[in-house]
Amino acid sequence: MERLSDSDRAELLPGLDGWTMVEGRDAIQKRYAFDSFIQAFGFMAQVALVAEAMNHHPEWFNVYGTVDVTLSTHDADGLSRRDVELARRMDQIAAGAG
Ligand code: HBI
Repeated sequence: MERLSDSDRAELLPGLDGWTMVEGRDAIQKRYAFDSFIQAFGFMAQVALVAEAMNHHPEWFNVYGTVDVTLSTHDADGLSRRDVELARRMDQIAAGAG
């Protein structure tokens, strides 16, 4: 997996909804806020299946209804297209359209 080029970043990253760059690391992050732990965990369970199929796994932290997610490609030592793709899939799942 290759790291995103500058032009790929300029094209792809602004199109992501609510994802921001992590300070001091080539990674993106987003906080999902659900109404309950069960909704958060249901989201994580659905994402787990997609992530496993992609062989691309989120770094995440859950407390009650909140899920903090960080995406980066360890093999590429930074952001790749796979992170953008997983971010989109996670947003679809969070919206109930996954
Ligand atoms: N998940 N986010 C992320 N980034 C990776 O580089 C990655 C992964 N899951 C599995 C994986 N790489 C494997 O290909 C290697 O660690 C063996």
